[in-house]
Amino acid sequence: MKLYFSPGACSLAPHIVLEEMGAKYDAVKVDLAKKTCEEGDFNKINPKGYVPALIMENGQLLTEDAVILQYLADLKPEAGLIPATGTLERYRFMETLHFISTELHKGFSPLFGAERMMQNPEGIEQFKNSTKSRLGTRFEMINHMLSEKPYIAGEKFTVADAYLFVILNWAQFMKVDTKPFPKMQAYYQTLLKRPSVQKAMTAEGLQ
Ligand SMILES: N[C@@H](CCC(=O)N[C@@H](CS)C(=O)NCC(=O)O)C(=O)O
Repeated sequence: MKLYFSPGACSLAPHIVLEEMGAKYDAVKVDLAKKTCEEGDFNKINPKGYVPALIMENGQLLTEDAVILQYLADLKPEAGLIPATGTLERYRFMETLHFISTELHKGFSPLFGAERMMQNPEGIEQFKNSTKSRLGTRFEMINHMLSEKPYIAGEKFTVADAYLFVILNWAQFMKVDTKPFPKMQAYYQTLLKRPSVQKAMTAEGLQ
């Protein structure tokens, strides 16, 4: 398998999972601004032009973080990184994964792109603050979920934790206040120490 990534981007989630699985894989760094990688034009590899992109074991391309994570976890059911398909537990899990993807991951997009999106410089700060406050309502949910269980989908680490870790890592460097969410802060610190997280971050040059 081959994972196309950009350091610290959402592609860090499948990178962590590949480490967690002990999988054999290659990781290729993508320059998202230039849409290039060591193999040349990244748009030719993934016409969507974004990471993560995974070349699966059959040589085909798979995109979309939430789907790649499920694909990887299903490759090695014995690792227990996802509930079994067809169970209610799996649908509950997908509910959480989609919340992370659509509310948190994409909820951060305005923070990364505020300068590009706003023409009026005075509006930028206001736009960022309202984005942070909206994210805060979502973090409140996460904090509540983590007050009932150690990992986001239950008693064990799953691929949803790898995804959520990446988002909480963004919260650090985008200066989103996480102090009101102590369970979530402690969870982030626990995940930060996890060997798979450390290995993937080191491989991406984030340490
Ligand atoms: N819908 C995609 C979005 C992936 C995405 O937002 N990737 C970002 C990095 S976190 C990216 O590559 N952005 C560059 C671009 O869109 O040009 C998914 O869920 O995987």
